[in-house]
Amino acid sequence: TPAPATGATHPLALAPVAGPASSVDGFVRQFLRNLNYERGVTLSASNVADRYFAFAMTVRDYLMARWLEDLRRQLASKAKVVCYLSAEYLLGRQLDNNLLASGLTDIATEAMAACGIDIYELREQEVEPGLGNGGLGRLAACFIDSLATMGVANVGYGIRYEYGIFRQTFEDGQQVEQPDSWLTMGSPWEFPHPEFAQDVRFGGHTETYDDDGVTRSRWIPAWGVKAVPYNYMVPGYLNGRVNTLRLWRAKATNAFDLRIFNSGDFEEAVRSQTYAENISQVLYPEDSTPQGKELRLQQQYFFVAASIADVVRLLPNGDPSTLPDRVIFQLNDTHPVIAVPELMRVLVDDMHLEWDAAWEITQKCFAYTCHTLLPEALEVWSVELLGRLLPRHLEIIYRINEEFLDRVRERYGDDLMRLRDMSIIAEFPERSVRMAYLATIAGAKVNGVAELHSQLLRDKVLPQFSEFFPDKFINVTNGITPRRFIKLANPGLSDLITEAIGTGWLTDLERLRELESYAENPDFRTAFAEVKAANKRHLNDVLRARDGFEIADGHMVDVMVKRLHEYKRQMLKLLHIVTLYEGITSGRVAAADVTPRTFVFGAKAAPGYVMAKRIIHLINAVGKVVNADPRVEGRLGVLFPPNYNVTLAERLIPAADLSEQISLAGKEASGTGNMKFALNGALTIGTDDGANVEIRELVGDDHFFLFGQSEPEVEALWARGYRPADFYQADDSLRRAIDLIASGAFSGGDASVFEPIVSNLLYDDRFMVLADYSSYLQAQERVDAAYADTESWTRSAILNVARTGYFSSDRSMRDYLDRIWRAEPVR
Ligand code: GFP
Ligand code: PLP
Repeated sequence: TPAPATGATHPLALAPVAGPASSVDGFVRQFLRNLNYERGVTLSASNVADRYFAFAMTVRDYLMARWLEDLRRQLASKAKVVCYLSAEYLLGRQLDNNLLASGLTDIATEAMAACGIDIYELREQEVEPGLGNGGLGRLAACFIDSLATMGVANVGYGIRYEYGIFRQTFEDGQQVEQPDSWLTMGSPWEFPHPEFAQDVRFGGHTETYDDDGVTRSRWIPAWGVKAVPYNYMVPGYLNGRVNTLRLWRAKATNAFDLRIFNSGDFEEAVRSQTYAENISQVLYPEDSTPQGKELRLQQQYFFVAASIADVVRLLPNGDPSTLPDRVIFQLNDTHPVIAVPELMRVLVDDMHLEWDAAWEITQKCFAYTCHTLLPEALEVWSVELLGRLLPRHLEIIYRINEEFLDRVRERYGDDLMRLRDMSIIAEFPERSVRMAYLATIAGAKVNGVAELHSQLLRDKVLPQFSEFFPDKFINVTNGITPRRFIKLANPGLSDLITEAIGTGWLTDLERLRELESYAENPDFRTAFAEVKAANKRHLNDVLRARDGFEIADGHMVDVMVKRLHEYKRQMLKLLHIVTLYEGITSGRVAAADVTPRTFVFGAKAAPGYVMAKRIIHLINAVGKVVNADPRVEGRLGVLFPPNYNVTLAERLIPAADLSEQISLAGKEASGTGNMKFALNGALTIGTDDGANVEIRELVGDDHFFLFGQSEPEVEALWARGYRPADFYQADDSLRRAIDLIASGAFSGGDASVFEPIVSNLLYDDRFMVLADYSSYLQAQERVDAAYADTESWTRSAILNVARTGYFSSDRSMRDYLDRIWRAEPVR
């Protein structure tokens, strides 16, 4: 929170000016003013981009008074500020959310109508800020929404990537990545504050020096960049509160070396500038090359160093001992963990605290959330790289490690294996720093993101640490914001709920329980089914305009949308489709006996993840063949709209009948898509994995299609020796599906195209697609049977909505506040 720059004052400036837009006339006036004075055009000469900007600015103006007031209030209050450190925020479009939060939707719609402007067209102008890859980044966006809605003082810190997640297109069915230039036209939602830029430094060496008889260390960095904060409003839902999302942009310190430029070496003159500014250019650059990795570490240090400096500069009297009472830094996965040695460096080297005092403060200021179970996703940095980029931080990490291992030795004696096992420094395959270990040792709490995940984290991923720190490990099950994912995404359902149980449920989602009895009411069921049908029509409008295809009438809408990863098992879904297709086209199954379904996929593959890209290719190839084959016409459809993002999620999820959550048990930490589907009245077919477990417990077995091995069964099969080819041999239907793919039927007869997928399934199959195939197909048969009874299906769908209010991110935030942050809303 910026301190005032001067002592200037005026009676009228004591309270921020009241919002100008809270009537239709007021809105129109402010809109026209913004059009004239901010865009420099008249209404009649304006284009749709001008109108979008002026419109967004009018909403922004309304929120501004509240924002300024909240900044003042948070600065004045002694409340603990939750500093969420996250390399990703997958925000989605801002306009509708900000309209909703400010309660201006009706006024704004009327105001635009009075100006002859179609508000829908304005909405479509906004390019969503895709500053995240998937669930992790979307979770951060849900959390900051909830914190604002609950009135908790919070700053979300992250990176203002010039280019967010790539825009996905398909060429011949294969993924092509296009740059996501979300800032081409500028963003009306951001406020740069170069006056609060922070210096962030890299490289160089360390040295010790004598400071009045005390030997101290210091870092002599070799180069640096400026981190410029860009502030974004995070409005609470109808509560007049506005928090801040502060994203850092890298700027070169010496913007331009005129001397070199004048000597004619233009390239060299801009090289250092480009190098520095690259840091905030791209979300998660390709990290399969050493250069990519280095940039990634630069990004991580860049944003946490700037964020810590931003917090430290506001300490009352510069007194660091108050830090644990004033802030908590929540580490969203391992990406921001370098913040731990950075805070130690600031406290010890810059503020001259004793090491022990600094360590005590640091341990109270951090908490760590783990989001994965895949060992390869736990970040490590080679000692060589970390030492070269951040030499002082490496020294600090070594000392933290030494002192920690002393404690381990005290407890267990000289148990070499255990010491190796718990050391922050791994020795093999190269000397490297295990960031999850560092976070676990430093953090006051370590949490997983669903019950099963937290248990596996304790028992399988970090068992040595959960034994050592038994009270540190806790669970906080993820959640999603009902404002965006029910109210905005599904207005029909929202109205229906409000008609039934009144208002208030959007901020108290457990109240959806009151809908249970409505599941027995035939009129309500009819109305509920009508909402679903209307959502399908709306989705069709979107898909037709966007991609030129649509879902056939009367089809079950079966949706699998999420990042493409082998553990999430899009391949299993595909084998189901190929089995149905093979069954009908071979004449073994009568088309009339197959439930008409359209399978909808949405998924991006990481640019360097070759197998994931092959699977995308195969989905498109199967879709092309299936959709063109008259033998399955009216029965099967496969749609894969490219560029799955938050905007598309908001259209797809409310239209879904069936939600596919089919990861191998023990691999999906939580999932949040699964919660969104259930809350929008889709039934889940899923494994006992992540938050599926809790969804099933809440909705009941009769309203959830469980299949597949449990996590202990998966482990037991590995222990026995998993041979996927055995499953292929033993199951005719599986064999026929795989053989059809292997035959080249989906690749114009060229069997080599998908051969790597087939071989991978038969001889490796790390995620046990073949082992779970038969159980999955049986569960799909149960789905078909259930879907045939429309009334009963709708009843189950209503019960899914009624029983999943637990998955509000407000509840997640309450859990973090009570169990980790020990903070309260600012009254
Ligand atoms: C990761 C995990 C998910 C989890 C989210 C949020 O995100 O299981 O729900 O983080 O905690 F894998 P994805 O990128 O996989 O969605
Ligand atoms: N990607 C987008 C665009 C999302 O909106 C979400 C969550 O809703 C996800 C990814 C995460 O999906 P899942 O939890 O199914 O992996």
